[in-house]
Amino acid sequence: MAWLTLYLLNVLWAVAGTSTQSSCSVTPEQQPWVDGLQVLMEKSVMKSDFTNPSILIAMNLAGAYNLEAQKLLTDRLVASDSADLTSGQLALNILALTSSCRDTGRKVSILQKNMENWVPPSPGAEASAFYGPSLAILTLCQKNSEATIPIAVRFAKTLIRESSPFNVDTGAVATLALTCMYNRIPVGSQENYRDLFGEALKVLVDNISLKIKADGIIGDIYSTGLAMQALSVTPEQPIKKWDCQKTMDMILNEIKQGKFQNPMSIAQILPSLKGKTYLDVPQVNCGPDNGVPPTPADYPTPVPTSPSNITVIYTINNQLKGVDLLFNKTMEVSVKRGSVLLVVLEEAQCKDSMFKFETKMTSWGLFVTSINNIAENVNHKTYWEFLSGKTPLDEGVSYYVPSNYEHITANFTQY
Ligand code: B12
Ligand SMILES: *[C@@H]1O[C@H](CO)[C@@H](O)[C@H](O)[C@H]1NC(C)=O
Ligand SMILES: *[C@@H]1O[C@H](CO)[C@@H](O)[C@H](O)[C@H]1NC(C)=O
Ligand SMILES: *[C@@H]1O[C@H](CO)[C@@H](O)[C@H](O)[C@H]1NC(C)=O
Ligand SMILES: *[C@@H]1O[C@H](CO)[C@@H](O)[C@H](O)[C@H]1NC(C)=O
Repeated sequence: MAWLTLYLLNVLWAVAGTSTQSSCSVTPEQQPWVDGLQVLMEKSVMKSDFTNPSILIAMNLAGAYNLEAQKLLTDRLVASDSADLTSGQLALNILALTSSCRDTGRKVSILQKNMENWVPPSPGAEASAFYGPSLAILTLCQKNSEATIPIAVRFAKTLIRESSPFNVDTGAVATLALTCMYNRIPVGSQENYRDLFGEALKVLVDNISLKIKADGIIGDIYSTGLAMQALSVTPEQPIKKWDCQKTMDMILNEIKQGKFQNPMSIAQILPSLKGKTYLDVPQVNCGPDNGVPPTPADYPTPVPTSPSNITVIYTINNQLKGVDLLFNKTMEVSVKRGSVLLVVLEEAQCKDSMFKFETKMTSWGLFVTSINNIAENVNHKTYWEFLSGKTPLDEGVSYYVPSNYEHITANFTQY
C-alpha cells in the first residue's frame, strides 16, 4: 500500500514537472511583441556562422516559424565535434539535438563520463562555477536519471554548503536540474534522495525569491527568464511569494523598450513567455505541425536614431596584474548617437594604441578578452569588467548603447 502511494506520488510529480504550473500569460495585445522577438531570434541564425544551441532549444520549445533556420542549426549541431566543448556547452548541444528529435547517444556518454569525474568547486568558489554543471545534470537527468543520481547527490551536497554570493542565473539552472532529479527519484528507493534534493531546492528557491524586486524583475532583466522557469516548476514553495503576472508584464515592458535585441537574451526569455521550461525538452513534438509564421510587417520596429554625435568618456584601468604594467587611462570619444559600446572601443583604439583590445565570439556576442595586452584568464578568474560610473553594465560591448557624456570604465578584476 505504501509502495503504491509512493508510486502514485511519483507519477503525480512527474506530471507536474512536465506541464507548466505558472499562472500567468501573455495577453492577445502583447502577443505580437512575443512573435516579433521569436522572428528576430530565428532571423539571427542565418546572419551568423556561430552555432548557438540555446536558440534551437528556444525555437523548438516555442514552435519554430523559420524551418530553414531550424534545419541549419540542427544540421550544424549534428555535424559538430564535442571534443573541445565544456560540459555546459555539450549539455546545451544535447538539449538542442533532443529538442529536434535527433540521436545524442555518443554525446550523452561523453557528458556522463565528464560529470562522473567532476571535481566540485572548492568552498567559497564563485556561484557561477555551478552554471555549466547544472546544465549537465539537467541534461543527464532527462536522458538517464537513475545513472545520474550519484552525480546529482554530490552536486546537491556541494550546493547546500556553498557560501559565496548567490547568482540568480546559476540558481535557476540548478533548480531546473534538481527539480528534474526530484521528479524522477526511483520508486521504492531506500535512500533519502527526496530529502536531500528537497533541501537543496529549498535553499535555491528561497535565494531566488529573495532576488524578486518590487517591480517583478528577478535578479536583473536577463536572469528573469531562467528564474521564471525555475519558480514555475519547483516542488518547494519560496519564502517570498512570487507574482508571476507582474514579472511577465514587466518583462513585456522591457521588450517594448528594445532591451531584448540580443538573440541569446531572447533564447533565455522566450520559453517563459510561451509557458515552457527546459524540463519540456524531451516532450517536444517534431511533427510537421508548425505554426504559420506571422508576417514580419506586423511587428513593432525600433525607432530610428538621429545622426548627431555624442561624447563618451572611456577609462581603461588595470590595478591588478603586473606591478610594472598598471595603468589608468581616460579618453573622450566621439561616436554617432545610438552606437554600441564596441564603436567607442574601436574609436579609442584608432586614436591611441594603448586602447588596443581583442574579442572572442560567444553565445552572447563579442566578449572582450584583452585590453592593452592584459588578457582575461580563467585559471586566475580575471576578466575585463565594464561599468557605467560605478555600476556594472548588464550587457556586453556589442549591444550596450552609451548615452551622451556617460563614463564607461573597463576595469581588470576578479570574479
Ligand atoms: C559565468 C558568467 C560570466 C563569467 C564568464 C567566465 C567564466 N569562466 O565563467 C564572467 C564573470 C567573466 C562574465 C563576465 C561578464 N558577463 Co557574464 N555571465 C556568466 C553566466 C552567469 C554564466 C555563463 C555560462 O557559464 N554559460 C554556460 C556556457 C555553457 O555557455 P557559453 O556560451 O560557453 O558561456 C560563455 C559565455 O556566456 C561567456 N560570457 C559570460 N558572460 C558574458 C557576457 C557577455 C556580454 C558575453 C559576450 C559573453 C559572456 O562566458 C561563458 C563561459 O566562457 C551568465 C548567465 C546566463 N544567463 O547566461 C552571465 C551573463 C551572460 N553575463 C552577463 C554580463 C552582462 C557580463 C559582463 C558584460 C558584465 C560586466 N559588467 O562586465 C561581463 C563581460 C565583459 C566582457 N569582458 O566582455 C549577462 C549578459 C546579458 C546580456 N544581455 O548581454 C548575463 C546573462 C548575466 C545576467 N543575467 O545579466 N560572465
Ligand atoms: C541562500 O543560499 C545559501 C547558500 O548558498 C544558504 O546558506 C542560505 O541559507 C540561503 N538563503 C535562504 C534564505 O535559503
Ligand atoms: C584613475 O584615474 C582617475 C582620474 O583620471 C581617478 O579619478 C581614479 O581615482 C583613478 N583610479 C585609480 C584606481 O587610480
Ligand atoms: C562622429 O562619430 C563617428 C563614429 O561613430 C566618428 O568617425 C566621427 O569622427 C565623429 N565626428 C566628429 C565630428 O567627432
Ligand atoms: C577595479 O578592480 C580592482 C581590482 O580588482 C578593484 O579593487 C576595484 O574595486 C575595481 N573598481 C571598481 C569600480 O569596480
